[in-house]
Amino acid sequence: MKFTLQHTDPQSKARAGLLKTDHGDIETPIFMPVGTAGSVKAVHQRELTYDIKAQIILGNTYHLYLRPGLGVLEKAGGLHKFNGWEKPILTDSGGYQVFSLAGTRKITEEGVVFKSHIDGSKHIFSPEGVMDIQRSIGADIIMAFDECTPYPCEFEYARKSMDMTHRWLKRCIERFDSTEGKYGYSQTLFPIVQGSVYKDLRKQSAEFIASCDREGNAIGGLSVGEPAEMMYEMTEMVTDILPGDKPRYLMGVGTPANILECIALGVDMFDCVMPTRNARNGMLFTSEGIINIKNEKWKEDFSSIDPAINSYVSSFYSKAYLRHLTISKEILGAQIASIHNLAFYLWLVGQAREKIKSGEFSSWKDQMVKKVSTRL
Ligand code: PRF
Repeated sequence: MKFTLQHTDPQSKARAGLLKTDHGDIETPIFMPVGTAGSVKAVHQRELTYDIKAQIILGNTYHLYLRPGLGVLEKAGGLHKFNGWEKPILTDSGGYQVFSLAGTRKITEEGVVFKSHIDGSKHIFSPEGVMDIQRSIGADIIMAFDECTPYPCEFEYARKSMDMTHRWLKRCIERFDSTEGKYGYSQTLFPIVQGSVYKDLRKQSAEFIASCDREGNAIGGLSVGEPAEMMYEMTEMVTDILPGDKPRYLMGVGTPANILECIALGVDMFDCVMPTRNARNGMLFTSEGIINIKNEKWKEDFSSIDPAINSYVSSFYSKAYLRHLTISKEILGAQIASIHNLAFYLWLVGQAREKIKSGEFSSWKDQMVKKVSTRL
């Protein structure tokens, strides 16, 4: 993997870059659609490629390990071959899903023992095991095994948890560096900064992660319920410390406004379930603001969903028709809304990239944050 910085914004910390992987190039800043169980919910790979123009998607170690399981994935030749997505994939380590989804779980120095949310069966995730699983899945970018602390979180718990995440990281690196990809292309490991909302912990964690000198770095433990201003403050502390010549990935963030603000703080990569999950509930993100498509207001509005977004569905279907589909719980409604919202997120980061390159990012960002936060 190779990252090249192409432009830096003089008025903020925003950057435009190019990330090269064996499955193709990623133009940053980028948004990565979430494909938890090997599919971006309600969206075909063809739509992801040609309509949404996604450049990289996410998968989850936790879900893929439980179902379909490593036997199937290895026989298929890895996740790319299994699901037909030929571009880059990033897998999260399970260090977050185990905490948010699994039933009873027990954290020890060795790892996490948990019960499957599917059938209650017992499993253990260790740093080494999670590296091996992500080798079998075959993602281009794999994540270290970490503990994402909840919010709020006592200082002492956050400190101990961060120290353990750092020890787990050393074990991840040792295992990753002593194994090879199984499918003939290279994989890279991103470590994750933790430290809750404590400045001194965040600083310590960012310095430790930077010292590991991997090809890219991630920021975890944010967007877990803390106020947005706190998230921005922590993000800025960390981006000021992480090396500038490597990509920075802010995990699980966020709203369109969150993404724009964090691009301004020097973040390059984002993922979030918001565009797809909210789409299924009738919440649409548009270039003019946020729409609840179920509202009476759209009943006879036959205008396009959002002609500014260059996906097929955004201009082909009307708000009134999508409202009808959503209220009738038609599957097509979820499909249209998911494709549109993802196309909007990709459009937003693409615009940010263009504005960074033309030197207009800062003023554009302030205007855009207001626009995309407006409820229509
Ligand atoms: N760790 C991991 N995955 C994550 C997070 C984290 O802290 C978050 C936090 N917003 C989202 N996804 N491994």
